[in-house]
Amino acid sequence: MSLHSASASPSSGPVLAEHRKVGVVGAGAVGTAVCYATLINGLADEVALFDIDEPKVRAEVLDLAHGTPFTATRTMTGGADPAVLAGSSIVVVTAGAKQKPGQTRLDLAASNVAILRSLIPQVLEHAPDALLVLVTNPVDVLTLVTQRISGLAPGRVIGSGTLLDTSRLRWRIASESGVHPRSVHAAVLGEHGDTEFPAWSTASIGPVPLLRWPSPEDPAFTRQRREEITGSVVNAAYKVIQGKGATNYAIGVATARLIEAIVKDERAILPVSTVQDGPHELHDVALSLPSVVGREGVLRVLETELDEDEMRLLRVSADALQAAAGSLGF
Ligand code: 6V0
Repeated sequence: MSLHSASASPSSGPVLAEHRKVGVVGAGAVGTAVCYATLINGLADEVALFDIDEPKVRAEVLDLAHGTPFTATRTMTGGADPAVLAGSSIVVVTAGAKQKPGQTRLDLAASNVAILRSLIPQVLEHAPDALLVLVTNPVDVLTLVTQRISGLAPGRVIGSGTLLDTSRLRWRIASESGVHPRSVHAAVLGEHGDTEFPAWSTASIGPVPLLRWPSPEDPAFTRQRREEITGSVVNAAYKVIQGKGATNYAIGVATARLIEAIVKDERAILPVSTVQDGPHELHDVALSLPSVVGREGVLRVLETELDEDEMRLLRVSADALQAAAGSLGF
């Protein structure tokens, strides 16, 4: 059978016959940006958006669907019934309260845990095989909570974690060194929040260790510079929220990148949050470490070499997150 006739036949091989559907929960600033990036990048055959606010979700679905003549993805669906998520292989959760100016991400925990308690069983009722991607904040605490509520294997519940913070860091280093952000290899680890930290000791620009850029004799990223960059990355969301009330475009494309790694079974190494069990002696806490991501979710978490200071900061992050989860009964 030729490839052409195989692709046209409903009984053709499993890869060609597969209908890839990505579900998104929450039609707010973030959920709609995730849909938009997923449609533009053609990462699914269908994107389905669910929100309890019916007029809003109906309007957002229409607006997104009107753009599909120009996107690689053909079908945009959605509504106020969680059944719209049926058959999704990935469900991205962006529903819930967001930070107001001055609020930390951890301040949102109790109300968003309450939402997840009713939402996650509904999602799994309609999409029992889905891999869950958490974006709602505080994302690490909610990744742990979702894994516990769902009982899914830890690798199937992935928080976007420090993927966004890492892109902010790479952008900042790239603009200071005059290279494309793609050539900056660096990661923010730990909590997506106030205790996060860049792993400077393993960062590089192309093949050059960042601490020796542009030359060992005249390094640009001095301790003082690194501290300033760290501060700007940690406080980036506060700054954006102050001006426009939300952050959405960067998290939209960052989440689409995570979706891409999953649907293409890329085995890409991304800093994402999962419930840890082993690396750096961490247990029962969800936070971000470099992780191998493919179709089954997080396949492996890498225990990278961190210096003494970074190890201390990782512990601080883990302790803060464990205290936050503990105060919520998890
Ligand atoms: P938003 O614009 O207020 O949208 C939230 C949406 O959730 C609204 O449309 C609500 O109607 C909907 N919603 C509430 N409860 C439910 C429910 N039970 N079922 C379905 N839908 C529901 O918020 P925005 O989109 O700006 O932010 C969403 C979340 O993402 C917040 O918790 C943010 O803090 C978080 N972000 C996380 C980031 C990350 O890097 N992890 C980055 C940016 C924002």
